[in-house]
Amino acid sequence: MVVCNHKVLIVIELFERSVKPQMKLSFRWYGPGDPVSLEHIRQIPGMKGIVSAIYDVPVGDAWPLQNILRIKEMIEANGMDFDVIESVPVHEDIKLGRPTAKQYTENYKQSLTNLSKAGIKTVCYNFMPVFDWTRSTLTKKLPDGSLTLAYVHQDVEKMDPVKGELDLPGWATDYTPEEMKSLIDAYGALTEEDLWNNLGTFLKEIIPVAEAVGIRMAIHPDDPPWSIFGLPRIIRNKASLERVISLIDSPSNGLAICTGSLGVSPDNDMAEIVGHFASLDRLNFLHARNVKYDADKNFDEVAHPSANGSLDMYAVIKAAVAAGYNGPIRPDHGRMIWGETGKPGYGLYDRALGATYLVGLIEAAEKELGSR
Ligand SMILES: [Mn+2]
Repeated sequence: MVVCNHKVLIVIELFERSVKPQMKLSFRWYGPGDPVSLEHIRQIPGMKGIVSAIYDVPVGDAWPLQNILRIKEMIEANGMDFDVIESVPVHEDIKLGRPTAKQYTENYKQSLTNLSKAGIKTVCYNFMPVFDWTRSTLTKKLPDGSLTLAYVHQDVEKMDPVKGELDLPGWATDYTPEEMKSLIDAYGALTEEDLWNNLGTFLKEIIPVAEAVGIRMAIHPDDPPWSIFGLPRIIRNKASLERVISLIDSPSNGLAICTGSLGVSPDNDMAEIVGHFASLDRLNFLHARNVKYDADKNFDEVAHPSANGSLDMYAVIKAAVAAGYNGPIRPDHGRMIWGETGKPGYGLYDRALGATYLVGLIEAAEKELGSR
């Protein structure tokens, strides 16, 4: 018997959606100045979305709607969606809990409102003091001749950022040595609990706005997930992710789980962590990348497949599929291969290989679990 009316169709549609959760394959693009073009990104099989940001507005200012729409138009003209931002940076004064935090937080809310008007659904951010991801070299030569980002803990310990001995791309701001010193000094007076309090204050302000405009926030873990240069770092394992989501009970208060960031710590079981938070509906963004680590806090970024590194990437993807995760996923950093030059970690070729590998893992997991 075939019954066809609106209610039945809606039920069928919901049923199909519930048994066919599809992650959305996405790719980070650094805007019109990126040497990797949208024309090339769209040729990667399965590519659906672009993850980007507004790079010509000072950190802390509200993002104007017209700047967001300009990027959106370029992306949509290339047949892809623009619904994920990485990142709207959080001004250091917010992390430090300075009096000016109030105004910067208001600006942040304005950015979220403007982003929602442009159709943005996910906003990634991090709460790392001063330094974003940190490595000791950007061009380590792997045995196959490819170049990669690597971290040697002792080398980083010996560096003095105030003396300009550390300069990595990907950071939101360039500081003068004086500014760097005063920032690091300011954090010197801040405990981990202070930083947690400041994160809580920030989230209490912005999550209700994000919720009202239909945006899911996604905090990125600290990379590497331990303290460097004596600065507090708090987003580094399952317990800290648990604590973030407990600060405010809302799907808008969620996580960007990055296997390459948390995964350099042998204590972090990435498949278990991904499955756990996806099943709680707090996994809002998934960064998939492999790393090869040793027991002394040293690691290389490697090609995406499990065989190349320390992480079981299939177990991670299978855990996400099993939990019904259908949010954005992107290959994270890639190596430099085939003579490509460009933004460290963000060339086209190795990230494209990573993307197609992820497409294969997703297909395999969905078939194994019966959802495709
Ligand atoms: Mn990441």
